[in-house]
Amino acid sequence: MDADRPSPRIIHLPKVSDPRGNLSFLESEGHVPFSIRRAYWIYDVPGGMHRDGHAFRTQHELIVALSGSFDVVLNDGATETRHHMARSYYALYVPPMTWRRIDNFSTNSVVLVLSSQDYDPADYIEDFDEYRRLLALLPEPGQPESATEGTRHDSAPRPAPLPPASVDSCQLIALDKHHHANGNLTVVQNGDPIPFDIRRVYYLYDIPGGEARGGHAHRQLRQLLVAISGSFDVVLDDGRRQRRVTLGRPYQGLLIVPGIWRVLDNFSSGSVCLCLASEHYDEADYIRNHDDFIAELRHNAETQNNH
Ligand code: T46
Repeated sequence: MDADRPSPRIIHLPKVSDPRGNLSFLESEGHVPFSIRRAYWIYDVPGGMHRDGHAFRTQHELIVALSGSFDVVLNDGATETRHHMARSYYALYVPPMTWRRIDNFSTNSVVLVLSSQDYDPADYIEDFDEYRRLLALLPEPGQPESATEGTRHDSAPRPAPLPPASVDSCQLIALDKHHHANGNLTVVQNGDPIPFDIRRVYYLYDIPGGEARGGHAHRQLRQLLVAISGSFDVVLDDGRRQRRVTLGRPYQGLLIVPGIWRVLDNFSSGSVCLCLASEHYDEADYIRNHDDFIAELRHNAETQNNH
């Protein structure tokens, strides 16, 4: 175990307010003080239920209330600290060797957990006495590191060519649903079932009725969209054909490949769109004008035909 053990802390996240709804995002090794290996979300938690306490030997976690509210109760072996999580623009960082349980779930609450490791039952410590015994062998935790809030990664433009793509290459993926009496859980790991590493997570929330989002294409970005709460439609457009996909289940994901124009609309009230993305935010990766998108597709097709 590391001699400089980090302490738990609240991390404030960017909240990009917009008449089309709010957006917050977290970047691996940025707001998230580790590399994201796995994301999971807990939902459909019946009133009065809680998620049992445990600690992890080595894995780091970041916990966000994507919808509703709940409490994360941390125990350092001597003292309990209760964190009420009720807004999706802050996160709780939980370092390894911290005992934690989750309780006091509101109706329609959704917990998002980002983890530094793949699922590994051997990393769990499920017995509190054993946790205290192991904790006593460790050095004291260090001072909290300063939070890396609000950093935007607008890097210098480096337009990549727009890859040819088809709306049919955007797959609707049935994600695992681990059914349990104290709530359901869906998990996505890097490479399983998504064909990329999660380098950024963002979510759209507080979306006023009748609004649409998106309206652009990406050159390189791959992403998985999930309706964490409520429902919405995604209109995919490859320049030749359009396809409308409805998302309305937290255990269903839409994989969007680069080179596809997308618009999100028909948001139900209370809907939250979660996106797991393959890259950090980069404005140079966006094509935000549909005429430019079509012109670039045509140009690429002509160039290819001439070779
Ligand atoms: C997508 C659809 C579904 C950041 O600073 N960091 C980020 O990670 C993101 C996603 C956005 N932003 C800033 C950029 C803009 O100033 O937040 C503002 C709103 O972003 P945008 O207009 O791109 O929001 P949407 O909802 O139209 O698009 C977003 C994603 O950008 C996009 O990749 O596919 O959701």
